[in-house]
Amino acid sequence: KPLAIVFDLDGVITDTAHLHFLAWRKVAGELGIVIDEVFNDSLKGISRGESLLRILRHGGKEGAFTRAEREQIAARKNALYVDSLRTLTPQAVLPGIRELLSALRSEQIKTGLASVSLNAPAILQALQLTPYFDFCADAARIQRSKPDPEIFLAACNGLHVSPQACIGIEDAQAGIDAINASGMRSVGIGSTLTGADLLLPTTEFLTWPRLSAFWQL
Ligand code: B16
Ligand code: MG
Repeated sequence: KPLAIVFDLDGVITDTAHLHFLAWRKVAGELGIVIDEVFNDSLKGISRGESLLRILRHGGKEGAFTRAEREQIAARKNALYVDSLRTLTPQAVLPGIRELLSALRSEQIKTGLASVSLNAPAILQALQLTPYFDFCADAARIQRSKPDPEIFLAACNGLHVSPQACIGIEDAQAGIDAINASGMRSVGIGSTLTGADLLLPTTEFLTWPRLSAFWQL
């Protein structure tokens, strides 16, 4: 069996993408930029600063702000987002995830988190999932965003396992590309991803028996 399973957060453990969207839509609107949920999809797995750059580019306002102004805009978005996280309870854990984490404990398979969100520790706390994770990669210490494998390699490193002995789970294309580049085996959640070693439609299909069968292929 695999030595460890490394999870993405947003879209795999809980659906915070909608809360990110509401905060970005408000901030973008204040700058005269309109974004919709389809555009929001392209921000999944992308860091806060890079997301803002993409929004500005989308609105044709790429060069309109200084670095300091952009930092203020990103901080405003984060304040709105953090405020909306107050609505997050253990009920927001996606279907099947708590059961899977618990099964991995029984199987003595290590668990890691590879989220680029600086709010990830607070989110795990709100979902009451912190005790299920052996190691969470620190997003603040990551230099290169997904699709670079850096954050997945940092998670394997922290778990003291080689990537070849691990499975990574992602819902974003940039994330699948990052897992594949790390040498781990990739599991994708969703129907639009390409290149995943195993593709499952929703987290409900993410069970230990399914992952175990996949590992033995
Ligand atoms: P924060 P993941 C990502 O989480 C989100 O998908 C992405 O939309 C967000 O911009 C990023 O975290 C940074 O989040 O602003 O909270 O630091 O998919 O890597 O778990
Ligand atoms: Mg994600």
